[in-house]
Amino acid sequence: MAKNNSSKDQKSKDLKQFEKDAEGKVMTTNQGLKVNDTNNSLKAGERGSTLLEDFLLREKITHFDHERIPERIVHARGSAAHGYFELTKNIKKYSKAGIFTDTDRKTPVFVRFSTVAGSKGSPDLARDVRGFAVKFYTQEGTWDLVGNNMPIFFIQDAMKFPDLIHSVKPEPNNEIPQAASAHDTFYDFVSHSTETLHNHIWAMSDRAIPRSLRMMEGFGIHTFRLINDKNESHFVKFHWKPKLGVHSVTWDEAVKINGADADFHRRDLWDAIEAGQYPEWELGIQVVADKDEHKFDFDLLDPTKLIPEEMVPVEIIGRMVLNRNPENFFAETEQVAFLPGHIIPGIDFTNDPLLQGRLFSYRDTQLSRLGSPNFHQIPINRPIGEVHNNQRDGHMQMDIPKGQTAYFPNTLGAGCPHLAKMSEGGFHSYEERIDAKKVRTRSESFSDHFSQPAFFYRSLADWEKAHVADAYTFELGKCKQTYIKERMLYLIAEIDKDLAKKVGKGLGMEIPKSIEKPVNQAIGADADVKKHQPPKKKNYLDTDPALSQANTKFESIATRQIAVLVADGFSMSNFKSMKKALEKENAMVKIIAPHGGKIKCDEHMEHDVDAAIMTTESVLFDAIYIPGGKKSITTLLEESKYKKFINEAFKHCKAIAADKEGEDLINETFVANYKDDKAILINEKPQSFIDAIAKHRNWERMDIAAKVPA
Ligand code: HDE
Repeated sequence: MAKNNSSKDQKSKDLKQFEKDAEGKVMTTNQGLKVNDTNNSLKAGERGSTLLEDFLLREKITHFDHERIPERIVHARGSAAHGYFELTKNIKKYSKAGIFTDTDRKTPVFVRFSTVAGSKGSPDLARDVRGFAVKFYTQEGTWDLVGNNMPIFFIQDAMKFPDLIHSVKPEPNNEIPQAASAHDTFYDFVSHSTETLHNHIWAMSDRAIPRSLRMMEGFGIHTFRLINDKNESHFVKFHWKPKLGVHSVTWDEAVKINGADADFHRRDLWDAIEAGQYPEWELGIQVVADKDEHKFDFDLLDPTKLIPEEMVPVEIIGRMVLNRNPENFFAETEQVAFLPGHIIPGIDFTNDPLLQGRLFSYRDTQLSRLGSPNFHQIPINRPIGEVHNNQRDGHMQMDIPKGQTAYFPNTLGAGCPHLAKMSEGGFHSYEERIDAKKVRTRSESFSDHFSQPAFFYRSLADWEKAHVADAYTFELGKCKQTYIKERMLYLIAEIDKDLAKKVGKGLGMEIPKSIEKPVNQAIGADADVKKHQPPKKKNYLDTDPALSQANTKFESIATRQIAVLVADGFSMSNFKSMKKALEKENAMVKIIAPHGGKIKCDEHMEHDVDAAIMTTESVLFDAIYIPGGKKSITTLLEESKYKKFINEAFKHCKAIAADKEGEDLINETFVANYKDDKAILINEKPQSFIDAIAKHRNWERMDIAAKVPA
């Protein structure tokens, strides 16, 4: 359980423990020299100049001057945790990998979640794809599954990646906007590259603004191969399914959370682990036999396509639990190096042209970020097994290789390190037959860019569709160039006419009848819509329930943040039974009072305040509870921020519970006329409140909520 008490009041540590902790921890230089002054530089006289001789000053400042390494070019903003993976179902028939055959193993993992576009210090709730990178420290070597929280990617060929990223990053002349796709260069690119439209519509959906990193799915995206001990190959897609279900905030909340707590996701992950509420996912696989490679309406090698779960069900084979926060952000979260090329026997690549490009890019980027080909020796990147090879030297070599030989074959070193036969676990690439011309082109089988975005949109619930329309309207509303907006509107209409109508209305624009082809030809873009829109859209299936968050899990309220609005004199008996019921379900109950420090209930007991109302916002909570107590309610009525707090929670479709006397406060808010709403619970049993919180939001309230003046 909670090990790191850094947030606890340090004063409460007793002095003896303090002295014990300090034993043997005298400050030294990097050479082990004991330091007796780290506050003053060496000077020629008390008021004199600093001496060049001051090696203590130089060591300290030089190290400081070099504290930063280049941030990741993409996925710079990230948060990570340690944990383990265990197999629940042996899949020997598909893969010979130890972690897929041995149900007794607990494989350590390190998982880093990230946003894509923003810099290292950008806010967590940007509308963006989330990285979901898992490092499995297996006995047979390290396997990195470097995926995202959406099952497809924007582009089909690695060659386009620098263009995609340059377009979404802040514009190069003025470095605006930070961590936002809502600007001209991005839509210039998207509207001229129709292959982006599928990932783009996911990015316009609620998936791009998760409630928590613990409430996101993860996907390997590419089709990989599983190889069994008979050397047979099956195609596979990897899925992570969160135990808490897939949930999101609304865009209005996201914008406000970014101001109220830019570290919202990072803090949420950290706090949940410290509280012993360990985030958990199931690992699932979609397997396609080699002989079925061509039975789909799309190409398995095309990373802009998903395999509908209705067609190929996801088989759950294991679970991952994150149970330990990093000790040091830089050493672990910043220095961890994920490489899609880190695989183990039993898993192999396919010819997905995006994956193939990634196999080059990640090693290359680590060389410039971490500065040395020895980056695998950094503790977080070390495999758990021993490493023996003839690679030597280089910047920051951490090991002291022994012996006379550093080549193969040798006899002077007894032939070591010797090679591993396949039967001993030696890696052997899958022998895929290749007989082809060398070409620089895109396969015709990748050319349908519209059927799957339409399929995704069709599969969403009405409230999710409304959010998508709002997101397009917001993003395009931020673009300055009318012709770019027109192009986008035209393309959205090719996905779904109704959606385009809604967006057009928000933008105050008509859907164009055509888009100027000459522009495309002049710049050599690949956006000939007719070429990428099949004459009849492919309706593989009407809808797939797995694509909608309306069909996720709604069982648990574990780790949900409940704001209790109170002042001195609140009713202890009501509060006590509600708190007990909520905490039994592992929800986090937080007291929000008019001031910090402590407040008194009507039984004259003192209670710690978690946040003074002025220091917090309703968007940081999942639900609100207002206990009774006349004196408490009278005080709350005097402070307008409480009304704003409640109105906002209502606007964001959250559950609100109040005791009989608490109703007086409700009556002074927008909620007064909507007390029959199913997630507004006045004087009801704690269980009804728990059930309403578990539903995440009451989306049926959405239309009324839009009118709340908050
Ligand atoms: Fe990445 N990507 N990427 N990417 N990516 C990086 O590697 C790149 C792609 C993903 O938490 C970089 O270490 C290319 C798809 C994640 O450390 C870089 C292409 C997917 C992370 C890079 C892609 C991803 C990265 C930057 C197109 C989902 C963060 C820093 C061929 C399956 C990992 C770094 C972490 C990071 C290149 C496309 C996910 C520059 C060239 C598709 C989660 O190497």
